[in-house]
Amino acid sequence: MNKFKNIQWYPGHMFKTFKQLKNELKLIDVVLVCLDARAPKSSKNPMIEELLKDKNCIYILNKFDLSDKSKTLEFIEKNKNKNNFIAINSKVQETRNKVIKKINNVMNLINKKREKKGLKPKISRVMITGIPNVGKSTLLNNLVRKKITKTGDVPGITKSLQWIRIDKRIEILDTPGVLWPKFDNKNVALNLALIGSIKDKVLPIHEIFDYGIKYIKTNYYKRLVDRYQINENKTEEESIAEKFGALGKDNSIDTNRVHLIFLNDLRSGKLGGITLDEV
Ligand SMILES: Nc1nc2c(ncn2[C@@H]2O[C@H](COP(=O)(O)OP(=O)(O)OP(=O)(O)O)[C@@H](O)[C@H]2O)c(=O)[nH]1
Ligand SMILES: [Mg+2]
Repeated sequence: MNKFKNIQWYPGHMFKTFKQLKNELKLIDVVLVCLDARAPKSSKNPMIEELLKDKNCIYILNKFDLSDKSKTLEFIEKNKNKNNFIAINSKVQETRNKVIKKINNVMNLINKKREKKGLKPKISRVMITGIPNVGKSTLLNNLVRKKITKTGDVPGITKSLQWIRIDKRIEILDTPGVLWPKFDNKNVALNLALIGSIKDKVLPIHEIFDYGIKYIKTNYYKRLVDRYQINENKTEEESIAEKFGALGKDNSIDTNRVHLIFLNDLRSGKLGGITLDEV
């Protein structure tokens, strides 16, 4: 019934990374779990969560600027550990201090315990983790104030683990994105495809398009009217093709181009801030 059950995009390098994360964790004081604010539930990796259950975690709702901000804030507010969450845009300067402050709050508690045992404060060892394309390396570059590590709007940019010192007291480990081996819920897989965390070729693009258009139509209808002038007399594909001239030789609709235009608009925020999960 659910054909997404068998969708697997768990290449060997993700398996390898997962094992490396597990090894490195012993040294880590604080984990920055990078989520995509547009899909705060779908972008949480259940395998990583299991691994982190005894760790101090700060949940980063990254790409806040691309999300439906009121939904993101509602999501945080409803969470019982709301102080462990922070909504940010990793591309702006002021984010750096906000994140460092959160890290220092956690470290102060750790160092207080150490002080009671007569131990000196320690350098904070922080790991950034999360699924592909959520902005881990962008956040790291922001914290280091340099373009240390490569970023890009496709999943799988970072290939290996990398330690970097961001100030006198904090060292950070950037890691490649990891997914989990099997998606039991088709909406989760489609949400991850919509935010670009699963490579486009893993799922049929027309299914990603159909799901995305339906979701935006249901939840943000006016945005489709504003951008593509959709109306009841045409399909959405026709409206998009007309607006962007996405037509083949015989004037037929170039559906592949239409799908890519829509996905690109959605991912880049041209349809406004969106949230794909129920919060
Ligand atoms: N608008 C916006 N874009 C962001 C933000 N953070 C990252 N990006 C963009 O998202 C894309 C992915 O960023 P990366 O930092 O490469 O993501 P990553 O999590 O390191 O990805 P992998 O290494 O592939 O796992 C890039 O095009 C970034 O410019 C953000 O807060 N807001
Ligand atoms: Mg990266």
